Amino acid sequence: MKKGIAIVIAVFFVCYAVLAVSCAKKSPTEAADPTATATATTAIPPSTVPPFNFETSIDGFTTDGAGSPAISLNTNITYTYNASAGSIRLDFGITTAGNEQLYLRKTLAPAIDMTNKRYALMVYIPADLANKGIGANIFINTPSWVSKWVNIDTAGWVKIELEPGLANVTEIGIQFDALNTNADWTGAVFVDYVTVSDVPPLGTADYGFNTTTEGMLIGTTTGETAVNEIVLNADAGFIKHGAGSMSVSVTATSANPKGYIYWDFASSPQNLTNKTVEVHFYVPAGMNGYGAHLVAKTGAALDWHSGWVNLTTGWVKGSWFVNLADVQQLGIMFDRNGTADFDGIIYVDEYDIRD
Ligand SMILES: [Ca+2]
Ligand SMILES: [Ca+2]
Repeated sequence: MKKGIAIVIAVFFVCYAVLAVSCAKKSPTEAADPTATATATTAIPPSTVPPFNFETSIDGFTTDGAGSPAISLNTNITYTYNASAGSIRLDFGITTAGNEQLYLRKTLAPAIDMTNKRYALMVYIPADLANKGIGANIFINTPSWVSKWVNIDTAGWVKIELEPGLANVTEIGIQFDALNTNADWTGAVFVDYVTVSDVPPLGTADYGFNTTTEGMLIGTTTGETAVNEIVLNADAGFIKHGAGSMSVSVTATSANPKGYIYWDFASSPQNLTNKTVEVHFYVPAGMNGYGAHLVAKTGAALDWHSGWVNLTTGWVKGSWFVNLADVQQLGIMFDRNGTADFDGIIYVDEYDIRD
């Protein structure tokens, strides 16, 4: 036993000597050994460029505004997009008596050129917030503010996107706007998968309206018959891309304020899970203030789902995250929206079904 102990001690001293020599040989300019202390006391710097997936941090996003918003990292995958590791949790409250406009924002340094880019994010809307009549503005700053309004009326994960068409974007964000809420609410929404991607070139849409009206039909439901006629247009002044667009003749009055055009997919229902539709309108001055519902009707009962597009004079590009299966009709409903009567033509071009 004594011999064994002596060997162990001898081995220990040999090892110690080898270690000491190897340490002593380290040149003074060599980096210090990484230590747990050094990494633990250095905060992980936030990402500065998209995508932001919030797997380990909130990536420098901040919140402010009314509604007492609070921001934190969520790791409960029930509320992360695509079962990823994390998402942003945004807690806030809204009241009918209040003035709630709260922001989630991120400073971009360096700035990003979004001239031909699409800024998108995923938001998880709890069911008891989807019926409060509120909305959101997805926005950027250059510092000029550019935004797009979306109704918050669908529960679950919703994709919200903006194509600002500007260079030198120094801030991205989303503003939740509860000015017109119909009830008080307190809870959390979740934000994930903030991306900036290229806008695909024109001419790649599923329906180009270049040689035909692409098989669209005119709705005949009472009160929704403001569309009189659809024909192919060849006047380049009203074509977004290619050889043609669709001329839609509308006569809208307070008694007949809506007009519906659609594709009938009853014989082969479409699965548009995780899909977005987008379309270009040339809006005549007389329809300024009107809206277009981008419509999907699902199931045998033709349940109504839609996304709202504000129609303003000139070319308008509208999009809507459909995210529905068993789509039996896909269409557009023009809506007088409580404004003036109109009798004239609006043009439709480049309708696309995309990711
Ligand atoms: Ca994530
Ligand atoms: Ca076209």
